[in-house]
Amino acid sequence: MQRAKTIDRPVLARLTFPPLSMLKEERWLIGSHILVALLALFPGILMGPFQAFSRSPGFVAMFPEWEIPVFSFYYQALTVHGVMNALFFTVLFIVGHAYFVMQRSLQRPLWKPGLAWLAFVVMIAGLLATAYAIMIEGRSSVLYTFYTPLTAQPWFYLGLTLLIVGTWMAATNLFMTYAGWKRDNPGKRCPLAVFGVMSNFLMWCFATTSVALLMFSMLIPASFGWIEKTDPQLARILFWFFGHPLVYFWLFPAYISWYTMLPAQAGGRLFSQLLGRVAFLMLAIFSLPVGVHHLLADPGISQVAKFVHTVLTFVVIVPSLLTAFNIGAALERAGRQHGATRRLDWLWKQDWKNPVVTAQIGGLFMFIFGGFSGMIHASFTLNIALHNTSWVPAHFHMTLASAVMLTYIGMLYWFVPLLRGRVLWSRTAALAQVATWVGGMILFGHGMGAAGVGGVIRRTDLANAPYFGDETALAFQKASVWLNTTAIGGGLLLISVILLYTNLVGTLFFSRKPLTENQVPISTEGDTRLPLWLENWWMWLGVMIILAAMAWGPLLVDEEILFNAPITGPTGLPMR
Ligand code: HAS
Ligand code: CU
Repeated sequence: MQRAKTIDRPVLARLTFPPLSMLKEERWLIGSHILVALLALFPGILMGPFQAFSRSPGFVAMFPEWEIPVFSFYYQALTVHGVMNALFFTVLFIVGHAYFVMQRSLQRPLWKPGLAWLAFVVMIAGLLATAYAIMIEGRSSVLYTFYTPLTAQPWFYLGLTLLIVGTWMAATNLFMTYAGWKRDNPGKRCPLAVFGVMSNFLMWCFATTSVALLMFSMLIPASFGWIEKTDPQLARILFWFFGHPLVYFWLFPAYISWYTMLPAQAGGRLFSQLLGRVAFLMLAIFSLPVGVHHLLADPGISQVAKFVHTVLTFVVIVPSLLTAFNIGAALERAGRQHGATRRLDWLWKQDWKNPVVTAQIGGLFMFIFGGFSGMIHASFTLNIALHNTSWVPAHFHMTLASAVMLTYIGMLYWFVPLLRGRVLWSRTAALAQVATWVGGMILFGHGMGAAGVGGVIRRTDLANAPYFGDETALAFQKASVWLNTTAIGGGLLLISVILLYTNLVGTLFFSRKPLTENQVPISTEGDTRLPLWLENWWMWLGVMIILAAMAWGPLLVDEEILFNAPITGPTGLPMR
C-alpha cells in the first residue's frame, strides 16, 4: 500500500490527504451507490419547483392553462418528491459514504464486499418497486410519511421494506469491519469519522425496528387486503419512533464532513475531537425519546408524554449547539490562516472559490435558520399554531434540503471527480449552483415560513382555492401571497438543479483533465487521550433502549391507544 502524505503544517496534525490512487480502490462499489442515488434524486428533485409554482397564486394566475396538466398531479408529484429525495437518494448516498469512510479511515477492506453488493441489489430492487408503484401504477400517493389511513399499492411498501433490509445488511458489514479492526488494534481509538458512522448506524438499526413492525403489522397486510382495519394513531406512533432518528440519519454524514473534513478543506483545524464524539453520541441517543414532538397535535397521546418528549427535544438540540461552536471555531481558525485579523472578518476570509468549502459553509449558514425554526415549533404551545402549516416544510427545507443537501453537494464535488479520476467539469458552474441554491432556499424558506405563520396549511395546492368563502380561510389566502416568494425561490432552485446535474454529467463524461489534487482529508487515528469506554457500543445500545422504553413505553400501554383505539378501515386512495 502506498504511504499517505502527512501534512506538515502543525495546525493540521494527524490529518492526511492520502495519494489519489489509494482513494480510488473502491470506486465501483461506492460510485454505483452515488450514481444510483443521483438517478433516484432526479425525478424527485424536479418535482420540487413545480410544487412551488402550483402553490403560488401569482404563478397560477399567470399560467391558467397549466392548471390541468401540471397541477392536477399534486399528491403524486409530492410523493415522488418526498420518497425519492428524502428516502432513496439519502439512504443510498449515506450507505455509499459510510463504506468510503470505513474503508479509508480504518485502512482495511469491508468485512464482506460481496454482502455490500448484495445489499446494493436489494436496495435497487426496492427503488424499482416503489418507483413503479408511485410513478407507473399510480395508486400510491401516500406521501413520504406513509402511515395509515392512506394506503398504497403493495409494491410501494415492499420496495421500502427492501430498502430498509438493504441498510441492515450494510450495517452488518460496517459493524463487522469495525469489529475486525478493533480485534487487530486493541486499545486504539477509532477515527472520529468512523465513530460518526458507528453512532449513526447503531441508531438507525434500533429506530427502524418500529417501521418494520408498522410494515408487517399494518401497512403490507392492509395493502394486500388481508386486514380490513388499521389503527392510525398507533401507526403514527410507530412511524415517528423511527421518523425523528431518520432526520439525524440524514444529518450524520453532513456532521461527519463538517467535523472531519471541512476544517482541513477550509485550511483550519477542529476545535475539539472530544466535543465531536459527545455530539455524535448525544445525537444518536437522544434522537429516540423525542419523536412525540411530531405528534403534539394528536388527540390520542397523553399530555405527560408530550411534555417529556418536548423537554428531551430541547436536550437533543445541545449537540447541534456544540457543533455550531466547534465548527464555528474551526472556520475562524481557517479565516485567520487566510489573513483575518479583526473580530469577525474570518467570516468572509474563507476559501470561497472552492465549491467543496463554499457549499458546506452555505449549508451551515442555512442550518442556523433551519435549527431555530425547529426550536420554535418544538415548543409545545407554538406547535399548536404551526403544526401542519407551511412553516414545517420551511423548516425541513432549511435543514434537510439546505444544511444536509448542500453538504452532500459539497461532497459530490469531490466524490465524483475522485471516483472518475478527472477534475470537476466547471468550478464556476459549481459556485453558481451553490449561490442559486442558497438564494433559492432563503426565498423558499422565508416564503413558506411567513405563509405558515399566517395559517397556510402544508401539503395542499389549495392556496388558490376559495375555501367556500370562509372568513378565517380567506385570511389565510392573504398570507398565501408569500407563496409567490416561494415560487421565485423554486425558479432559482430549478436553475441550480440544472447546473448541478450538468456539472456532474460533464465531470463523468466530458472532463478531460486528470485529477491531481486530493481534496479528501482522511484521519486514520483517533485521539489517544480519549477514554476507551466512549466506544462501548453495547453500552450505548443499552442506554438507547432504556431511554426509548421509558419515553415510548407509557404511550404504547396507554389503554386509549391499544384497547380503545379509533379503528378505521384503510382507504386505498387512488389520489393523483
Ligand atoms: Fe425537524 C419536523 C424539531 C432538526 C427535518 N423536521 C421536521 C420534518 C422534517 C425535519 C423532515 O419539534 C417534517 C416531518 C413531517 O413531514 O411531518 N428539528 C426539530 C429540532 C431540530 C430539528 C428541535 N429537523 C432537524 C433536522 C432535519 C429535520 C436536522 C433534517 C435533516 N422538526 C422539529 C419538530 C417537528 C419537525 C418539532 C414537527 C413539526 C410539526 O408540527 O409537524 C434540532 O435538531 C435543530 C438543532 C439545530 C440547531 C442549529 C445549529 C447551527 C449550526 C450552524 C452553525 C453555523 C456556522 C457557520 C458555524 C440549533 C450547527 C457560520 C458561518 C457563516 C458564514 C454564518
Ligand atoms: Cu423530529
